[in-house]
Amino acid sequence: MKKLWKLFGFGGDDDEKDPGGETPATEMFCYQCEQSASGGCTKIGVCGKQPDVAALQDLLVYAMKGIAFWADKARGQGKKDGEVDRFMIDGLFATVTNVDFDPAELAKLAIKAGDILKKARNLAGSVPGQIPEAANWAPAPSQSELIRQGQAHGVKDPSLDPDIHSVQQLILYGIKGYAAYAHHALVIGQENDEVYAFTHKALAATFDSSLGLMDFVNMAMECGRINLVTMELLNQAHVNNYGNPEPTPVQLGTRAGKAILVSGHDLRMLEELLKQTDGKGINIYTHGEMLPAHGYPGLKKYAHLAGNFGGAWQDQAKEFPDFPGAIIFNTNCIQRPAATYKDRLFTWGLVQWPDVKHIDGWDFSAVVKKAQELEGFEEKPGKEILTGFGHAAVLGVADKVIEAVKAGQLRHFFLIGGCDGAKSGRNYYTEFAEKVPKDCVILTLACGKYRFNKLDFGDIGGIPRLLDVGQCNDAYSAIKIALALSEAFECGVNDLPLSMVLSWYEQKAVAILLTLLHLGIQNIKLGPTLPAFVTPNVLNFLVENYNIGPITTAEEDLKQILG
Ligand code: SF4
Ligand code: SF3
Repeated sequence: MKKLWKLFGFGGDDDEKDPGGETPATEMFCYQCEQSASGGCTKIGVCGKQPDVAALQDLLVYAMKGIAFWADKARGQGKKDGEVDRFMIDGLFATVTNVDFDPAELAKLAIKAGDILKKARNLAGSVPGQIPEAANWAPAPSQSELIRQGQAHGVKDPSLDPDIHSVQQLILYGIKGYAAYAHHALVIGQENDEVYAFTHKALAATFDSSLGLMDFVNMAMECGRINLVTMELLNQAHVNNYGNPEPTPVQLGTRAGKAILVSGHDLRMLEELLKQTDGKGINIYTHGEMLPAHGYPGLKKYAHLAGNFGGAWQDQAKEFPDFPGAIIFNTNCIQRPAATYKDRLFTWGLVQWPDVKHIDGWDFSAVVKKAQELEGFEEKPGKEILTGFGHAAVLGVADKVIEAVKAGQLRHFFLIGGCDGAKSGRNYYTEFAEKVPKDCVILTLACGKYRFNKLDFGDIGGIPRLLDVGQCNDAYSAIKIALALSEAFECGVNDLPLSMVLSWYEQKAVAILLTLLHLGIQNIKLGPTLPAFVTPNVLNFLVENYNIGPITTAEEDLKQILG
């Protein structure tokens, strides 16, 4: 078998990348994100995850598989339980990169997982066949013993074929990714039973030794479909509650007054904070993935939603010391807080950091009080950028777009989207956007946009050349736009003058990638590096079937795409 991995220049020795192979004992092992240190973080996470946190997250995943075994069996008998279903979503979301760094909180979740497992087991009753060890797991009574339990059930599984293990990890990370979106939808009161049923089935399948590689590959594609279902659910929840996003200028400067910065993806939490600060002389600023919130009529109606502050998540430690107000995180991506702002930092929802004040529920008075004690900003207007180009807005001008394409004024669309991150190779995305010829339009989404969203791209006959489609979950909108264009041009999505140049970092990007593969989208360029959990054979499969490839240089890739 040709070692395509090596051809792409990722990693030298394949054995080092072999998750099923023999590796020396380490304090932790995690390779779920793009930042993973040379094939896996072993002493401490590059993200700041400590071995105790890694072990507790591994234990949660192990417990979720045990719960899934019973929940799946119960479903086979027509029985289900809302608490079991929802707990699994939250438990998995807590293990996504840069979400929960607090061992005490993770230990609480593990104890709760024990109760949920019992509940799921009672629901299923006695079942024929062998019961996997995970399905009979019970949590140890102390945090240190829970950590030891987690260490015994780590990511690696030498008993499995490395390619099967690789695809199982791909599915697990895809599930973790959509668990985040399912959680946000649930916060707005929306859920979909299909999402729960697949989660149970896919995690329970890891106990089924009769399944082969292609069974898991097919399940990975199904995971992509379920992520699409979840993103649609979340989109619907957003649109029902806040209206369809509209093209909206967002102020990058500051307004005189007290300030609160909101980082993350949860629009409902932002709405509640806007309500609780209305008329209090406090301005609310968005950070990172909250930027697209400015485009929603139901959120931008609050006059004190003042603007956007800072860049993508990895710049927080550099930028937050300059924010003279309270700061609150409602999803990933939190980093180790510096002492310069830790005392005015809050977390909400599933995000947790040891010794950082956590807001339980919906009372944000502690955040408001902190903001009132702090200096706040002076009036300093700045540049404006545009957001709010969801599918309704873009398809609203579809006639104009189609006309421009047919008239030869608009040559090609580039979707340059995905996560941002700290690696220097990510400059590629800035360079790529800058080098996109003037007769092409860039669609962007997720926090990777901060690599270029403050640059001036101009317009083509009134159509802005940079269209911010939204958060990472708004990949749903981008897909709707692509499908509508393919209908208009009477061709398949792969035949459109559209190319996807994607950046990944955490597991939501894995879920979105699986969605694109499920839809049969080919020729995706992915970077800055390829996932460490994908074995050479699995990569080979993706290359042969989807022509997915790594980014090279902006110039080379543009030349290749535009011919
Ligand atoms: Fe390393 Fe990423 Fe895992 Fe953090 S989440 S420990 S950076 S692989
Ligand atoms: Fe970004 Fe964390 Fe992935 Fe929602 S905020 S895209 S990295």
